[in-house]
Amino acid sequence: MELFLNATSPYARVVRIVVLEKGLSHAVTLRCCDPWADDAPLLAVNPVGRVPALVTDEGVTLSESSLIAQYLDSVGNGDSLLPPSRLSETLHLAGLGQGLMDAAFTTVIARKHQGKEADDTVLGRRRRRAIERTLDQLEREVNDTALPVATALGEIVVTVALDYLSFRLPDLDWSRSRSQLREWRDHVARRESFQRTAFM
Ligand SMILES: N[C@@H](CCC(=O)N[C@@H](CS)C(=O)NCC(=O)O)C(=O)O
Repeated sequence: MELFLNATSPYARVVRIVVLEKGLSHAVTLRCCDPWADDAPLLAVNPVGRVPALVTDEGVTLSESSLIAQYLDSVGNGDSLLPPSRLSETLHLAGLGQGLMDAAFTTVIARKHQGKEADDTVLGRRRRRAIERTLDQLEREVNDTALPVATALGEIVVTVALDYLSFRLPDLDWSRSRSQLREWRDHVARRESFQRTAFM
């Protein structure tokens, strides 16, 4: 399989963590590219022009990080990242993480193209409120439960979204008043798959 990615994409990092967690490193060749530069090999497999994109051994291209994760979960080894016994909780957390990631990523792209004034537009303020509300809900949710024993897709997506906030939007200082979420994040991120894919 071939995985088209770039090093700073949070969506691609989710998939890289899944590759490691499912013991698939040997089966996946990483193809680094710049999705913003109309990279020809990427466009040849994914006309949408976004990463991550996974080309399977049968030559089928999969896009969208959550769908790629679902596929790799089914072909890889070890415990399922979508455990049937807690599927709704896992998808709930993955959805919150994906929404947080989308709001953060769109903020970064808007700043890049329109300057920091983008934060003060109607859409910019809306994104910021979505980020703050989602972080507050996550803080409440992790406060009400024990630290996770296993790492499923929900934990992966939320932790990558939090790391992306620290990496690209440090001015938001998400952990300042959210100590439970910080502890939860540190607990999940101790795994080797997170260490090996850290943003830098
Ligand atoms: N919903 C998609 C989002 C993927 C995405 O937005 N990727 C960015 C990089 S972080 C990209 O390739 N952007 C290029 C573009 O939008 O043209 C997923 O979950 O995979």
